[in-house]
Amino acid sequence: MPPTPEMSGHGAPIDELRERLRGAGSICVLTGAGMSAESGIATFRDALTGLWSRFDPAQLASEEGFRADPALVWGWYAARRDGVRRAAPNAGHVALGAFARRHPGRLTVVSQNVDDLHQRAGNAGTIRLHGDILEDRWLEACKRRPACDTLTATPGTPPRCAECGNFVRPGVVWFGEMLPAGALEAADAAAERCDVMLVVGTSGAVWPAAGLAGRARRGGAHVVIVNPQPSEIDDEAHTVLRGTAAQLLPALLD
Ligand code: BV8
Repeated sequence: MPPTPEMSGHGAPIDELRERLRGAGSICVLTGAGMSAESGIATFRDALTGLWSRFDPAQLASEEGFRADPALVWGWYAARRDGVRRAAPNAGHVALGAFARRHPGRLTVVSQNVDDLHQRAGNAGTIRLHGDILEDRWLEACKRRPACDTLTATPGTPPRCAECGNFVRPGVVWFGEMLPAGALEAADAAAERCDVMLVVGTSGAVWPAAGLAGRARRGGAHVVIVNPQPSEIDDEAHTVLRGTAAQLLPALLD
């Protein structure tokens, strides 16, 4: 029996939403760090537990923070990468992947997350707004032509180009950086064309991703928020479900 989460504010019961999703030609799912919480990956704001608790994530996740202390930031990402590699998709990821397999082309995942759990669960076409934590790239375009591929690596510090000293950095979008070319445009298009938007596990604090719920609503979509806590974009939702991704997504999607 699917959980009957406490409704908050306004909204339709689960059965009505499941019927609406059954009839939806296009579904857009905007996910944030809460989507991966039940896979054991701390949410972005909780990511700084223990050793990292005295740092500001927005500072660590920035070029300025990296240049100020490359070893510290590289160590934070190394710890998070280990967590992603140890994690497995949860029932919420599995429900989204299964739906995409049963109904090809009807569901688009737009994720703020930098883990690969949606892809491992079967949503290969997930639009990654904030990049991929498992990917490396150069901090600057390597000045040598052809680009030098000889790296020097000191344990605990980011690898560097042996010729020009350029740093390797994680392939994520830092605060103050533009989103990947095409990702935001694809996300906007998915939000504008969808009949239902599920907003799962995001505080709605980070822009421009947070603007996608309002864009979907203005495009005529029925917007549903799945989050055990209030978020900064609850007002954009027609329905707010106070529950978790792993509880509710299997109950909503069939
Ligand atoms: C940019 C990669 C152009 C790195 C991340 C207006 C427009 C444009 C930009 C801005 C703007 N206002 C401010 C800005 C600047 C900035 C911004 O948004 N700042 C915030 C802090 C105010 N935005 C940018 O810099 C973006 N770039 O716009 O470029 C530009 C440039 C300069 C100036 C102007 C414009 C780039 C932002 C990308 C940053 N990179 N990630 C890394 O991961 O290390 S963002 C990072 O935070 C993660 O990706 C994370 O996903 C994201 C957002 O947080 P959430 O996903 O929502 O996670 P959070 O922890 O906050 O919340 C978790 C939620 O889950 C909670 O609500 C909780 O209740 C819920 N939950 C918990 N458990 C569960 C659950 N839900 C369901 N089930 C559960 N089990």
